[in-house]
Amino acid sequence: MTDLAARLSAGFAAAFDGSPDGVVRAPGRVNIIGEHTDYNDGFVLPCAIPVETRIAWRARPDTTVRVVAIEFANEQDEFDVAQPIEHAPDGGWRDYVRAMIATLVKEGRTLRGADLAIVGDIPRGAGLSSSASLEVAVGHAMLAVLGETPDATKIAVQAQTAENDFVGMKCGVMDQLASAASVADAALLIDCRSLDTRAIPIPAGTAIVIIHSGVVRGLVEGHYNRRRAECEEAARILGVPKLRDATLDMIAAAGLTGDVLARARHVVTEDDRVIAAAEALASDDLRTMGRLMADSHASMRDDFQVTVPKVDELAATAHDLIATLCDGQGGARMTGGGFGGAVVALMPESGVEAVTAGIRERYRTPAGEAPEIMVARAVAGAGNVD
Ligand code: GAF
Repeated sequence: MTDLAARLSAGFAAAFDGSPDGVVRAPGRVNIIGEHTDYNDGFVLPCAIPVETRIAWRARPDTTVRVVAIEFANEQDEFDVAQPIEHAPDGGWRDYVRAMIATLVKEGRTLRGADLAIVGDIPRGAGLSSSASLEVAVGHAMLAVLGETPDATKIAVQAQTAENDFVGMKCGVMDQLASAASVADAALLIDCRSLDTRAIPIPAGTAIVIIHSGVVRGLVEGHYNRRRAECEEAARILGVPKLRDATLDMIAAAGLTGDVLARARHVVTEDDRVIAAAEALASDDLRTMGRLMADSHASMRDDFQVTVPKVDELAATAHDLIATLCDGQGGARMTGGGFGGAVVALMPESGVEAVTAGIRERYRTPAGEAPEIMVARAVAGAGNVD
């Protein structure tokens, strides 16, 4: 993080002169299990990871917001929070900043102007929630300018609204809530209907390993929004508000077929797996976790159809290595929305060296390289940086 801090203060000074009034951070997340269940009002089990977006902020005496994105070659943006906030002509990172600020204004907040410098080290296109962390960090920064610390659940829902309504990605609330509300050394069991959260401590000696397939997710909004529409169609046919309320018996009785059947089956079984996984993690049962992770991956591959062959290969490689080198204590699955990105694996810390060496030896990214691997610790959600 010292690297981030140094780049942030240099980038702030270069763009705006002087130093900021404060710095906020919002982490990325890895989802341990519970994929595409959040917008079906179901359950998810993510944790925040030690890569993040940081924003240095300084209040201004007017209503102008000036932003510099250090990661994007110091590109800048400028707009007025007292005027209607439109999309940026060239979109990209600017729209996530504008989306969050526009949402706060739309919800009745009177904001002040600010100079914002943004830096981050979350790999993009890896399914580790770089966009959600940017939205949550922007919300924290703009409220810090007013002297406020946001409520974690509220800022997460506002960030989700920003992404749904302004960016057009019909995501659920998991990523934003994981970034805003996570607890150090724990996974966060989220009930995406009530938004209740429960911290499930990650047992000492358990490692979270994140392996990037090297398949960078492109513009996946179309696929994602289609999956969401198929889930809504399944719920409508079943006569339930959301697939959270469906059961396998209901699905069988309704005679669903084709893609709608497969999507519904994934969501209903995945919800059950999340609850079972939270219990397994709480009781330090890595063997059961491994089985649930393998089943989750198979369901995403066969029923929800959001994996790609390289990600399947990587998940299988990691799973096999854990089976042989860790005596089946742990497992692996694709994490995040899909169509590329990363695999998450749980295993005993004692097995990390051998398993990661095996992965580096056996798996090659589409560019022919060994994959990027992060051994992550679960960190706390967004807040001020001292
Ligand atoms: C993406 C979305 F943003 C989340 O809301 C969630 O649906 C996830 O895909 C799939 O579980 O990260």
